[in-house]
Amino acid sequence: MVDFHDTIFALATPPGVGSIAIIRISGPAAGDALGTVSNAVLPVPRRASLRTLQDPQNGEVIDHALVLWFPAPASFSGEDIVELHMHGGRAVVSAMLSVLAGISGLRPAEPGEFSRRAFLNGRLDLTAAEGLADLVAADTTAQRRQALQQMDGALGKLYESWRERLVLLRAHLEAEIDFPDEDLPQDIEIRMRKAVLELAAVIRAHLEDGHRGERIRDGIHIVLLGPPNVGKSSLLNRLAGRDVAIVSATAGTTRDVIEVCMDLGGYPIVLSDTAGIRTVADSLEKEGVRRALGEAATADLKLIVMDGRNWPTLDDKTKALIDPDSVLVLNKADLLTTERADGEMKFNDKKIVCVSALHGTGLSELEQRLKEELHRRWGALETHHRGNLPIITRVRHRTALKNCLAALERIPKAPWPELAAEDLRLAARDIGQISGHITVDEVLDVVFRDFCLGK
Ligand SMILES: Nc1nc2c(ncn2[C@@H]2O[C@H](COP(=O)(O)OP(=O)(O)OP(=O)(O)O)[C@@H](O)[C@H]2O)c(=O)[nH]1
Ligand SMILES: [Mg+2]
Repeated sequence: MVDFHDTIFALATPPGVGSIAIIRISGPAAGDALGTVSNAVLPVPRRASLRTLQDPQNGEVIDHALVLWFPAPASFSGEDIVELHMHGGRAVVSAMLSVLAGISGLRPAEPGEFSRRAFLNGRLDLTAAEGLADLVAADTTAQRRQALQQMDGALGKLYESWRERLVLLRAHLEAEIDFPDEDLPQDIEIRMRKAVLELAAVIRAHLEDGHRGERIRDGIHIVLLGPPNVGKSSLLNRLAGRDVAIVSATAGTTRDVIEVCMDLGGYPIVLSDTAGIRTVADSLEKEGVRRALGEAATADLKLIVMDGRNWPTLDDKTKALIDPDSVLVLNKADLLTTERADGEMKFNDKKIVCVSALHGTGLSELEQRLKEELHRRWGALETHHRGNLPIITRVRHRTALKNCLAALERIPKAPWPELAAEDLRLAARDIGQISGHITVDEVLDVVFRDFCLGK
């Protein structure tokens, strides 16, 4: 347990008016603070009790509230915690917060400080703390499920198991280096190399996940692209269900990239509208086209919008955008003449979804098509496991895993066992950084446990 001297407090519910507002107090003075404001003995742990809360300076009653007392260490932060469930008026909350600020030893919490204390007290590892933050921020079903899985420790346990394997391998190798005269198994190094190759393969496969977890957390980026005036902005407004982008009959209306966040079948989507792509002299529109091409380069999925009025003519710039990451949409289908519409429409064997952004037709087919594409790439929302493994949700994890993998890949080529041992240490440290495990020297523990050296 880390001994924090100060006691922190904060409003745990959103600011503003609500039926209930919860103020949380954590630290050694939490129990005394409750005694001071309620002028009563501490309630039974973890049981809601009604108390009259008052200003200790003048005895003025602030509220009648339910209070909860969680003595350390069985609390969220691992410290003594008090929760005040008050009536959620602004004046009630602000009066209570100023009373608490006036109690010696108490101070307002910094953002994330409760979770930070929970981490430092070993109540959760870093991945679980991140999962908790993601759960609070989750907007969609996919985000909620992924965050909950991470908060429950799935990712942390997986990484910890890898780290333990590395610590064990290093311990065995160092035993061989440090105690060559002992009666140790002969093939330690060979077995170590084999185990390293196996773990490297597992980590490599884990990294090749199509960035699914990160996309679910940060949003899947879908970009509307195509020539000017085909109805990209009209389609954005339809899909977003509100009037976000300017629509006009003049080609070259959109210049800036316009983004909307939406939930499509439970997937978090960032949908961008872009300038129509064509060769122009106008410097503003040129910049718009440059930005559109930039969006195209980084998109997870491209919605290539084509014009029903001109169909089947398609300009080269639009053709060049079509790749396996694109979904083809023919807008202004209301202007298709019967001889141009031929049942199931295709371009280079790619199916085309026909819509009319103006009349609102074909949109549910387009949404369906997009959902299928999302499902195919980022998997079912019900299962957030690939095989049985949880997935990477942050660049931070990815960077650490790549560093770990680089260290492991050096080991088979290491000329001396000492260098291999050092790389094992680095690899374990990289993984330890993900869950926040501070590498105490566990190596000797393992050595003595496994080999009983020198008795
Ligand atoms: N008939 C018909 N007209 C449409 C349809 N969708 C859009 N339009 C019209 O086409 C024109 C261009 O629409 P926008 O949505 O501004 O087109 P855009 O692709 O965003 O154009 P830029 O921003 O200039 O690249 C407007 O006059 C729209 O009303 C449609 O489905 N059918
Ligand atoms: Mg536009």
